[in-house]
Amino acid sequence: MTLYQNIYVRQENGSQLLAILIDPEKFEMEHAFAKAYLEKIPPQTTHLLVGGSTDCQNRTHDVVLLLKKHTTLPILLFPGNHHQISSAADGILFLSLLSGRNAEYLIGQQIKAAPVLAQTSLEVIPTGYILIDGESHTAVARVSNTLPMSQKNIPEIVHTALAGQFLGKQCIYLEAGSGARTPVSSAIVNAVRQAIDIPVIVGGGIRSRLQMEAAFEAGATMVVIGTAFEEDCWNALS
Ligand code: 1GP
Repeated sequence: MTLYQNIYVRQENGSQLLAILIDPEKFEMEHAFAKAYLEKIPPQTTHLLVGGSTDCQNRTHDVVLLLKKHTTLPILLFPGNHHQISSAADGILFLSLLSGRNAEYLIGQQIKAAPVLAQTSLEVIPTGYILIDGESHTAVARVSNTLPMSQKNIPEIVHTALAGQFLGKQCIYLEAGSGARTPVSSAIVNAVRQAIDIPVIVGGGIRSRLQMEAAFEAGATMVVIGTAFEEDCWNALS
C-alpha cells in the first residue's frame, strides 16, 4: 500500500492522523537531540513532516537521514522550495499554492523539482496548498509574496479546495501559517470537508490538544503541529 493509499484508507476508517512538522533550520544535528525530540512527541503521531518556507543551509537531507536513524515513522517532505528534496524521505507533499496568484509557487518551483524527483523513488503526493489568514505575518506569505485568504470568505476557500480536487490534487492542506495566532477555524475545515472527498490536512497555530481535537472533529484527516513542539509548550498547554 502506498503512503497515500494508507492516508486515504485511514481517513475512510475515521482514524485521526497526526503529523509533527520538523523545520530543518531549527533542528539540531545531534543524535541526542533527535532522540529526545522524538521521545516527546505524542504516541499517536503517525507521520513526520520535514520542511519549512526556507532552508538556507540546505539541511533537509541531513535532518531526514538523522531522523531515519531514530524512527520508523514515515517521513514526508513539506518543501518550501525545490531545493528541499531528500531521496532519504518516504514521500513528498508536492505543494501547489492555490490560494495565491504567484505562478512561481503554483507551478514554477514544481517544474524545477520535477527532474530531481524523477531521479528518486519518493512517493509524490499532489497537494493543493491553501494559505488562510491566521492573524500573523507568516513566512509562507512573505516568501511566496501572496496574500492569505480571509477566514471570513468560506465559500471562496471551499471553491479553491474543490478546484484543487478537480485539478487532481490528492490532498488539500489548509494552512494558517507556522506560528499563526489563530488556527484555521472549525467552520472552514468542516465546510471544506463537506465539499471534497480527498484528505484534508490542517496546520498552523495549533498549540493545544483542544485545538487539535477541534480540527479532527471538524473533519481534518491529518493535523500538523510544529511550533508547539519546538517551543515545548505542548505539555504546558494541554
Ligand atoms: C506550518 O502547518 C504547519 O506549515 C505547522 O504550523 O508551526 O504553527 O504548528 P505550526
